[in-house]
Amino acid sequence: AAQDVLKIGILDVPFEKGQDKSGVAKGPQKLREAGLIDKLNECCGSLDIKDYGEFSYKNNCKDAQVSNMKHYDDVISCSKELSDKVEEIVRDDRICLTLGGDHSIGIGTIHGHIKARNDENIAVLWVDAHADLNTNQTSTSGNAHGMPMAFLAKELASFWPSRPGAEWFTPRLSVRNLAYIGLRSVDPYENAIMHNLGISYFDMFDIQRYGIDAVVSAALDKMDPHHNKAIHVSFDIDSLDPLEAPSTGTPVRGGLLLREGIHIMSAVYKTGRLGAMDMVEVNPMIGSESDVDKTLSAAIHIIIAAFGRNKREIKADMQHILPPI
Ligand code: Z70
Ligand code: MN
Ligand code: MN
Ligand code: MN
Repeated sequence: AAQDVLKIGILDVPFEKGQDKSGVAKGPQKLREAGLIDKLNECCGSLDIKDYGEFSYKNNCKDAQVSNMKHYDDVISCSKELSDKVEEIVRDDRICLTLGGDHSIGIGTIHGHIKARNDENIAVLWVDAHADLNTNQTSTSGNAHGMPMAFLAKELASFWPSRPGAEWFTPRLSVRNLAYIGLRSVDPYENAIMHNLGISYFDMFDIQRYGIDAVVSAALDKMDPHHNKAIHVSFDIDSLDPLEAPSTGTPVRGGLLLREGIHIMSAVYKTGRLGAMDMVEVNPMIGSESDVDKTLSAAIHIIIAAFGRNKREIKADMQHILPPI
């Protein structure tokens, strides 16, 4: 059957102050150099891709601080402008593909997505080795990329001190509309929060036991029981096993196979409700050249699965394929 044109907006967010290693800001440029946009056009049928280019922000709250949250001022300034940008892209009726950058950008992308569609219409699938559910009080690193889910969650709002510079921000995501896949490095307080709030998660044990297909279905059911919300996938490349994606800041062994990452995104594509996707934590300054190539290629495979690789009609002139009669 003929399919509608899929409208996508691509935004580069070269932000790396949510963690300590340099290089993750180079992720977007390297994904493009590795052929991301050509591969989308080749493999995903009729797409209408609007390129929003490289996001930048001004630090308008240089004096703002929160204890034990490094570069709080930059994280807040970036999140504010990023949330406006993502809101604009979603309001343009495009699936917003954000290329990070570290995972602290999830604050801005998810908040922007929620501003465009409202709280009740969004569910978040967080694919990660980590839960990124620390507050500034529970974090042992002070790194903001370990905090975005805690920052966004309504249920955790009262666990934060005042958030100077973030007057524009309201925590609007309920953890009832969140599911994790791929967890295997969860801090003790994060674990306590997950269990106390009854957050849905599917860790590597669940994937091994039930298989990835059952796990994605269960995750989609839990985060959106009526299957009527727009899905925001925040995909941390470190969810994959380091053998598949070595070039990332915090690799954890025993992770997803590439084919499992692809399967997650194919399943989300099939719902027809993908609203936005983040691809984060690809760090092309970590590892050998072949490590970097492998990681970029894995990220591209996962992205093209999200946009219907091999599942959408690709227009081809049959005359060039079939012999003449
Ligand atoms: C740890 C922290 C983290 C990504 C590492 C690690 C968090 N829980 N997230 N790498 N992507 O520092 O809070
Ligand atoms: Mn700073
Ligand atoms: Mn993460
Ligand atoms: Mn991670």
